[in-house]
Amino acid sequence: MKTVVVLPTYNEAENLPLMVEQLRALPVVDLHVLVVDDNSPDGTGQLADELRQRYPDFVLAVLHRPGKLGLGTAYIQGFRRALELGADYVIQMDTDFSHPVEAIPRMLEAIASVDVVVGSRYTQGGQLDPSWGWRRRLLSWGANSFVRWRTGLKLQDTTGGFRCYRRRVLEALDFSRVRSDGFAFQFETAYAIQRKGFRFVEVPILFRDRTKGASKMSLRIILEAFWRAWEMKGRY
Ligand SMILES: Nc1nc2c(ncn2[C@@H]2O[C@H](COP(=O)(O)OP(=O)(O)OP(=O)(O)O)[C@@H](O)[C@H]2O)c(=O)[nH]1
Ligand SMILES: [Mg+2]
Repeated sequence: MKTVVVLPTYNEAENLPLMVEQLRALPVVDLHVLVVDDNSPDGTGQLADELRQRYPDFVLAVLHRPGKLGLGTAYIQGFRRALELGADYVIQMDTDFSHPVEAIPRMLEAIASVDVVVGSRYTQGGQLDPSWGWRRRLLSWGANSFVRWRTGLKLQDTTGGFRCYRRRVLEALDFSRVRSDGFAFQFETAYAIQRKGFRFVEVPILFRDRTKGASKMSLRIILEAFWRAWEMKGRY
């Protein structure tokens, strides 16, 4: 079974080489990486090309986009490419080590009996970075609860971006309907998947703050998430 890990990158030059090393070291057969870079000013795109030359059988492809076009479309293009490359399973994760690489074998075990596995901060056993203060915890919990209330999503962690999909799930989704750009993309796709009747399971993860590089989180992305949670149901 072929697994492709889609890594969206924007200014992740400090993180990408180590991510690729850690992924390569996993005890998973036929695991590959696909980088989707938005012409990062810090040269992440060129670095990805160098890694591809170094490990041609492991870094399967690097998608170069002309500029910062957003996380949503980066994933959509990455998913399409992963399917073209023949992936049986597609994993999405951040390139900043917030999502623990070592959880991947557990996720691939779990996918045997479901369609989507979610690396979850809010299921039993899941954890947020211990350094988070109560305000940040409250904001994250509040956003997640709002999404669940407004959309009826059954997932505990609706906004997290660490998932493993079976090929048929991505083939079944109509990505032309997806409008979210920032982390709203995570619950919009979850909602579309739930509506199609696919089965989810959540596996607990410890979410850690990035230690290198800068966050791309912005007020615009947070406001988009609340707006999408509000309007999405009517649109689908
Ligand atoms: N290709 C591409 N990647 C992006 C874009 N925005 C963010 N990313 C990547 O998506 C992942 C998540 O972005 P982060 O900046 O960590 O944002 P976040 O995880 O939502 O926020 P933090 O919790 O503050 O880290 C990282 O791998 C980023 O490099 C974008 O517009 N295009
Ligand atoms: Mg992050």
